[in-house]
This record gives sequence, C-alpha cells and structure tokens, in this order.
Amino acid sequence: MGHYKSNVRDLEFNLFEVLGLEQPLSEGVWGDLDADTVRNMLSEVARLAEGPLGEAFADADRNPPVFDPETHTVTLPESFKKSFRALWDAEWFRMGISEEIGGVPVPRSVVWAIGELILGSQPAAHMYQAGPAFADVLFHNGTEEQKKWAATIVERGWGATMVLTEPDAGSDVGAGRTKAIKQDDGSWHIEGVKRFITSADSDDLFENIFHLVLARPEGAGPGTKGLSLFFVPKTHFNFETNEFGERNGVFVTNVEHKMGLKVSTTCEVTFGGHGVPAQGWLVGEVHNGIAQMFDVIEHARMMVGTKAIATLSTGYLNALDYAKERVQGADLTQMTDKTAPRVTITHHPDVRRALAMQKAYSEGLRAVYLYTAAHQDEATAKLVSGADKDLAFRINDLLLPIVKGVGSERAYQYLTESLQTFGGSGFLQDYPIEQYIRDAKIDSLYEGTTAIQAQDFFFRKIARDRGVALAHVSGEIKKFIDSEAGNGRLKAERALLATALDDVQTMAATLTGYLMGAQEQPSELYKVGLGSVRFLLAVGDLMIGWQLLRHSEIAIKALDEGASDKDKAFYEGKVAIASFFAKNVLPELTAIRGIIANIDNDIMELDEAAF
Ligand code: ST9
Ligand code: FAD
Repeated sequence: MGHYKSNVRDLEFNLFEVLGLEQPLSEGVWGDLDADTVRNMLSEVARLAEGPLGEAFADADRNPPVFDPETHTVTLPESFKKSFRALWDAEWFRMGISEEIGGVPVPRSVVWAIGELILGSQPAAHMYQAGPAFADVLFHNGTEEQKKWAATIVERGWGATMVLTEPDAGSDVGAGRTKAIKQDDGSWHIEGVKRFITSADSDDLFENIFHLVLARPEGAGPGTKGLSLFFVPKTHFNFETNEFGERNGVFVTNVEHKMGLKVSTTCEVTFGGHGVPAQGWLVGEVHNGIAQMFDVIEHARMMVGTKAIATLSTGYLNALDYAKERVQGADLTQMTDKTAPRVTITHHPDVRRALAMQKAYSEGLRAVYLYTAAHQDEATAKLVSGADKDLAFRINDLLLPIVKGVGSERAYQYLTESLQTFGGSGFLQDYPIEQYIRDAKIDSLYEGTTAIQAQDFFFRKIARDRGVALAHVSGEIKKFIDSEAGNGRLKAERALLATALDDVQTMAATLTGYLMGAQEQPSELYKVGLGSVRFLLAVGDLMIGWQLLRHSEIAIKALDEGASDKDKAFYEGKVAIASFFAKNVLPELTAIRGIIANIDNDIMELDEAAF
C-alpha cells in the first residue's frame, strides 16, 4: 500500500447522488459514456493512484531533480519517471480536451474527480502531464496552422509550460519586461529571463516541450494589456512533416531548491541569451496575450485548488487510520482512575474535534470544487443550479478563487491537524503528512497568491459582475434554507446557515460600501484590501456549510429509505459532520461580519518603522 488514500465513495456520492450526473450521461450528452463506465474509470484511477503512481512519492522528494548548467538539462529520479509513465500510458490526459486533437468527451466534474485522485497521489505527475490540456488552449486560440500544431502535440505527447513570471513581475504580471521582436518571416524573437517556470525541463519524459510565453512586442503599451502570447518550442519542428530541426534559443539556466513539491522542476528560463535566437509565433496572430493566457490560468487555478483539497483528504484519511490504532491514555470520564483501561485516541474529545474538522473541510471542499466543475459544462450547470450557459460561465468564474484560495488555505491549515493527530510520529518522515504539508504550501502561493485571489473575487467576480453570479448562488442557498430539507431534522442547521448567509451578504454590502466610498475618499479602498481575504474565507465557509447540509439531506433520505449496511456509516457520517460544521464553524462568520464592519485604516497609517 502506498501513501495515498482515495475516497472514491465520496466522489461517487457527489457525482451521482448530489450532482445527478446519471441523467445527462444516460441522455448521451457525452456520447457513449455512461454512469457505469464513469464508476469503472474512478476505480481504475484510484487503483493506479494508490499503487504505481504514488510509489515514487517519498523517493522523489528525498532525491530531487539534479540540474546540469552545462547542458541546461535536468535529471529526474528514475522512480518518478516510472510512476509518471504508468500515468501517461493510461492516457487519462485525453479526457475533456477537443476531439479534433485527440480528446475524449467527459463531463468536467468527472475530469476533476479523476484529477483529484492523480493530484493526491503524485501531484507533480499531473503537472508534467499538462501538454494536451495546454494544446487545447492553443487549439481554441490558434490560427488554422497552429491548430494543427495542437494536434501534433497531443499525438506526439509533448510537455508544456506557462511562462509569465519574471524576477520583478510576480503577482504584477504586467510589470514583465521580456521583449518580442517581430521578424520579416512573421515569427518573433523573444528576449528576457523568466523565473519559477514549472516543468521547463523534464529529463527524457517528452521528445519536445512547448512554452506559452507572455512577452511585450516592441512598442506595445504598459501593463498586462501590452503583453502578447507566443508559442515557443524547445526544439524546432517542420510544420508540414513534424521533423525535428535545430534547438531553439530557449534554455533552462537554473532549477530552484524548494520546501516541497521537489520533483516538479521550477526553472529559470532564458530566452535568446545564448547566441541562438528564441523564435516564437504569436498565438492566433492577435495581440490579446493576457486574455489568452487566462484560458490556461483558469485550468491551472482549478488544478491547484483540487490538488490542495486532494492532499487534505489523504492527510485526513491517513490520520484517521492512525487514530483508530493508536492507544494512549484513558477515557476522559475515567481520568482520575489510574488503572482505567487505555483507549484508542479516537476516544478523546479533542482528537474527535480535530478529525471532524478535517473531514468537514476535505468533504466540504470536494463538494465545492465539484459544484464548480459542474458549472464548466452547460448540461450539468442547468441540472445543478438552473444556470444557462452565460450564467454558468460567471458562476465558474466566481467560484474559482474559492476553489483555489480557500482550498489551499484550509488544506494547509487542516493538514497541520492531520499531523497533530499523529503526535510526534507525524513529524517523522515515516509517515507522509510532513511531506503533504511541505508539498501543499505552494498552493496558496502560485497561480496567484491568496491576496490576489481575494481581490479577484471581490473586484472582478462580484463588483464588476454586478453581483449577478453571487446573487444566483445566494438564491440557491436561500432556496435550501427555505425548503423542508432534512424532513424536520435539519431545522437548527438551516437556521445557522440562514444566519451565515445573512452575515456574508452583509459583508459583501459593507465592502461594496467601502468601494463606493473610495470615489470620494480613495483611502477607503484600503478597507477592501484589509477585509478581502477574510471575506473570501467566509464565503468559502458558507459554501462548505451549504454543501455539507445538502449532503446531509440526501443522506437522511437514504437512511430513511433503508440504506445498506455498507452505506449506513457513510450516510451517518454525512449527517453528523454537516451538523458539526454548522454548529462549530458557521457562527464564527458573525464575528467576521463585525470585524469587516469595523475596519479602520489605522494600520495603513502606521509608519513602517513601527512594525
Ligand atoms: C503559475 C503556475 O504560477 C503554477 C503551476 C503550473 C502548473 C502547470 C500545470 C497546470 C496543469 C493544468 C491542468 C489542467 C487539466 C485540465 C483538463 C481539462 C482539459 N479571469 O484586472 P486586470 C485578464 S503561473 C479571466 O486589469 P492587471 C482579463 O483579460 C503564474 N481573465 O489585471 C483582463 O482584461 P479585462 C501565475 C482575467 O492589473 C486582463 O487580465 N501568475 C482575470 O493588469 C487585465 O485584468 C498569476 O496567476 C480572471 N480572473 O493584472 C498572477 N483577471 O479586464 C497573479 C484578469 O478587459 N496575478 N484577467 O477582461 C494576477 O492574477 C493579477 O491580478 C493580474 C493583475 C496579473 C491579473
Ligand atoms: P510577490 O508578487 O512579490 O508577492 C509577495 C507578497 O506580496 C505575497 O504575499 C503577495 O500576496 C503580496 N502581494 C503582492 N502584490 C500584492 C497586491 N497587489 N495586493 C496584495 N498583496 C500583494 N510562474 C509562471 O509564470 N509559471 C510557472 O509555471 C510557475 N510555477 C511556479 C512554481 C513554483 C514552485 C513557484 C514558487 C512559483 C511559480 N510561479 C510560476 C510563479 C508564481 O506564480 C509566483 O511566485 C506568484 O504569482 C507570486 O509572485 P511572487 O513570488 O513574485 O510574489
């Protein structure tokens, strides 16, 4: 048995019992794909993830990639390459990409459910596997000729990168200085140094790599809107025959040493600095780089959130197994009796609290990312929330910062509870939790830090959207609150959810008030910045509370209808954990509402010297 523990039962519960995927599948929305096939796919990937894919997890951490500056290449540990090939050969990368380039139609919720299994087992492998998904972005944005390259990339199995960040342009992508110089033959020469580029070299995993690079054409304006997107292959290829030509002038010039996720190479990449031009082609022959790159970023943000949530889930399940075995101390009610029998630590209230929090956040966040994924398909969006295509798109946009920002923050927070459950043993490398924590920390940093997610959420996804998507989701929550969900047994919990919804709506109104106030007094905007991460996390808790209570409603019904012995504990767990979350977490939102209402700018006025 490897380190990874999947939760296929919960994935199936979400897909079929909560989202109701069986219906559109049976109507042939995704061709021949039916519910049984989806169940088989989940169990097959879970076997892979618990077996060969995860085998190299620890070894690849202890023996990270080695960079050779002479040849600009990296050597990956053999163990990892073997695991990666087990994944690649199964060709799951075809799911969800366009059929014209070799993809297979699959609901997005299934793509991400399977993604969870891969990401929880061997996250770096999922990232190295990005070529076909990035090729799909090229396919949708490219010229007719570039569409053919996209098909070649999938057919030949090339690697891919997304290249934005520079030493002075991290969160502020628009500060990028990498230049693009137009050539007479219509191509471009890229010049500059990018840093922190994932998968920019990958040993012999792929015969070629293509980089999607943001660079500023000479004479273009400042900021992100002056950036264009370029296709830059590592090795040139003949566009007609696909035969390889010269090495292009794009070289990895450093590989970072990191806290975690070590087997994923994080590279400095130099374009045009070694006597060979770095030749690139303008994607779609249009100067619309940041919007095109956001097509990649949206996948990547979803991936990062799902990765974090997957890691929390396996962390929790590892902690749970340990807690059921570890005997320590007497039951609290017998604490004064020194001869009382010793019990497993699951008997201790604080361990129960810690396990309940881990279970609530891992299952609640799973429900949130799958609800989001359901809004990435027209058919499931309609089914799940009645949203049409346009609204579904906005809801997906609204929820992405929650999946990414809340998913990463809560996963890291509650993985420390998983470690704590192990006591001192959790600190050792004998168990996977310390690596989970190191590997998951990156999730709140790359693809836009939590502060950036929170600003995106408020300014773009709420204020600029004029609250349309938020109002729709709030309406869905309100419908649940006003329903008879739980057949009389969820009254108290629905009342707690009603208060939480009111708290969040008031927070949104307060922040909007600060935003409006900024027209008169610009410093009012600081108040939005001071409150936005708290607000993002609060909306995340509201979503989790709601999703868990919906699960509870379904579970109560299943229990009433006489669930099988096999399922009884699963459903009872759903009911208990939703109630626990409603009583133990949702009331905290009232305090956050008060904090946001009372934000002042004192801390902004404080002299830096006083910090
Ligand atoms: C990175 C990679 O960190 C880490 C991991 C790599 C792993 C690779 C593997 C990935 C695998 C994925 C697998 C998928 C599998 C799927 C299978 C299925 C097929 N939404 O607000 P403005 C656009 S990479 C959409 O003025 P500023 C929009 O065009 C580095 N678009 O921004 C907008 O124009 P308009 C990641 C958005 O002030 C324009 O930008 N780095 C959004 O100029 C300008 O907007 C970061 O993430 C959005 N949410 O710039 C940087 N937002 O308004 C973080 C903006 O006219 N920093 N646009 O529509 C930010 O995001 C900043 O907020 C900023 C600010 C750069 C956007
Ligand atoms: P900074 O932007 O300097 O941020 C520092 C701190 O200031 C953060 O806490 C941030 O939240 C805060 N901050 C900055 N600006 C604001 C603001 N306006 N408002 C509020 N707070 C703010 N990039 C790629 O292009 N491609 C990749 O493949 C890639 N992979 C990566 C892999 C790893 C392992 C790492 C570490 C990074 C990777 N990145 C990649 C870069 C990553 O996206 C950036 O590190 C990230 O966007 C943050 O930028 P920064 O590190 O420059 O931090």
